[in-house]
This record gives sequence, C-alpha cells and structure tokens, in this order.
Amino acid sequence: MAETLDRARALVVRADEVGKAAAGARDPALVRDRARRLLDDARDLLDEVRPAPGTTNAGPGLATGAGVAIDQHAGEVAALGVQIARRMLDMDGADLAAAARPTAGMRRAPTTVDDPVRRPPGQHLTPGFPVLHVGAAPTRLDDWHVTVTGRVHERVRVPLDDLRRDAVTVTSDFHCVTGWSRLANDWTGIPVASLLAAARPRDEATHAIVSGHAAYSANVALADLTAPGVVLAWALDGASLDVVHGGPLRLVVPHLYGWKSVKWVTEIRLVERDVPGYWEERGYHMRGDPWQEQRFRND
Ligand SMILES: Nc1nc2c(c(=O)[nH]1)N[C@H]1C(S)=C(S)[C@@H](COP(=O)(O)O)O[C@H]1N2
Ligand SMILES: [Mo]
Repeated sequence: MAETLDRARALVVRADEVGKAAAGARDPALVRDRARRLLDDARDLLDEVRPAPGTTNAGPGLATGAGVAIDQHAGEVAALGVQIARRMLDMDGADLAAAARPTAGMRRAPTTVDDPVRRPPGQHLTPGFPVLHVGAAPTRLDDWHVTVTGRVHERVRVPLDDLRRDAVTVTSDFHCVTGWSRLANDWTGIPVASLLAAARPRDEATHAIVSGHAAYSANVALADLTAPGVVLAWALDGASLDVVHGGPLRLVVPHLYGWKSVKWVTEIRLVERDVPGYWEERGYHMRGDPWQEQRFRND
C-alpha cells in the first residue's frame, strides 16, 4: 500500500520534471513523448488503485485505520498524475514553455522558482496550478453569499458584494496532501476573523465546519480559522478566481493542507467539538499541518 503511494508520488515528481524540461526544450516532440509515457503510467496506476465497482473506500472501513486512507490517497495522487500529463499533452512545446511565464492579468508565473525552505517535507512544486476536487464545479454563481451559523450570537448572511468592501491581499504558499505545492500565491479576500467577529461566536464554539458546493466540507479549529492569512478569497494573483479554483468564493487556510481550503464556500458553522468533514471522515488527519506531515488520521 505504501509502495503504491510512493509510485503515485513519483509520477507527480516526474510530471514536475517534464514540466521543467519543457520550459527550455529544444525538442518539443521529445517532451510530448515523455508526457505521453507519464500519462500511460499514471492511468495504469489509477486502474490499480481504483476500487472495484460496487465497493467503496469510504465509510466504516476507516475503522481499520490509515490503510484505507493511503489507498484512496494513492488514487488521488495517481489521478493528479493523469491530470498533469494530460494537460501537458494538450499543449505543444511552445505552450508548455509559455506556461512557465506569467500570463496577462497575472503578476507572476503559475509556478515560480523553487524555495526548498518553504516546502514542507514530502512536497514538491508542480507545473501550473492543479485542479483538484470531488464532483463538479457549480454552474449557478450569481447571488453568491456566505452564512455563519451554529454556535453564534448572531447568525449572519453576507452577500459576496458586501464582503468585497473589506478586501485584503495576502501572500501565502499552498500545499496539497497529494504532494504538490504552489508557492507565493496572492489571495484577495476578507480575513475570516472579521467575518466571524460579525457573528460573535459563543464561548463554547471551538471548531467550524466549513462547507461548500457539492456537499464538500472540512473541519477547522477556530484558532486555525482566525489565524492571520486565512481568508475567504475571490481573486488570485490579481485576477478574479477561476470557478475551477473555487470562484466566486473559496476558503484559503495556507498553514494547513489544501483539503481544508474549501472551494465554493456557502456556510461556516461553528460547533462545540471537533467533528470530521468530507476527507477527515475518509481517513485524513483532523488538523492537517503540512510541516508535521499530518496526512492521515494516525500521523
Ligand atoms: N468544494 C470543494 N473544495 C475543495 C475540494 C473539493 O473536492 N471540493 N478539494 C480540496 C483539495 S483536496 C485541494 S488540494 C484544493 C485544491 O484546490 P485547487 O483545485 O484550486 O488547486 O481544494 C480543496 N477544496
Ligand atoms: Mo488536496
């Protein structure tokens, strides 16, 4: 099982190398060839780890511990390898090189120079900005608003346009549990602390369940949710946030693994004890600190 995970991670590292090679490539055909082989390998691995039809990795099986989670995680990483390789094949050599440079409306390249000091253990940079979520992105985006519910003195419901009045821009790194990191992202949004202050949390509130489109959710301790740099964001690197990356409104908790950064946020519910969200129910860690490699429940 752990070996599968290593193989999956190696795929993403290879994708990273192909991406870097592409930027200075004299022979685009060679790069495409490497990307194609990568795609084949990633698909093979994905087939291996995908549960047989009719079975599921989720649910009570998790009582057996991190094994199931690692299996699912390897699937997620392999899927990421497929995604990256496919994207590479969709581009020709020139496009791949261009992908390493800033695009119009962006102040910097999607993947900047590596900074090992800022990469937590087991993480590496990937080309571009992978898109990772379960289910499909929402299609109805008008009239977006977020509610703060649960253990609060005052339930609030704030339309996105009102949030925009208190905009801040913060720079932070993003680390996905599948092993990729994207450094130096400029997120524009509202500090979650200000939104929560408006709802006046009750004394007994210790955690929040942040939920969004497609029944996704993540649990975050209030101390983590109100930390500096934690925002509900609608723009990234100077451009409005793509729907696939969580636009019109996503949570960004840069000091925890990316699965806590819920996309398409509609509700923050304050609770008086730590209850698992979507991935936590499936074996991921309750907190998810990348510097301590808190990937799975028992880490
Ligand atoms: N609503 C929703 N938010 C989500 C997810 C999801 O499946 N649904 N996936 C999470 C995971 S595992 C990661 S790593 C990041 C990925 O963000 P990105 O697609 O913008 O790179 O979104 C997080 N937020
Ligand atoms: Mo993730």
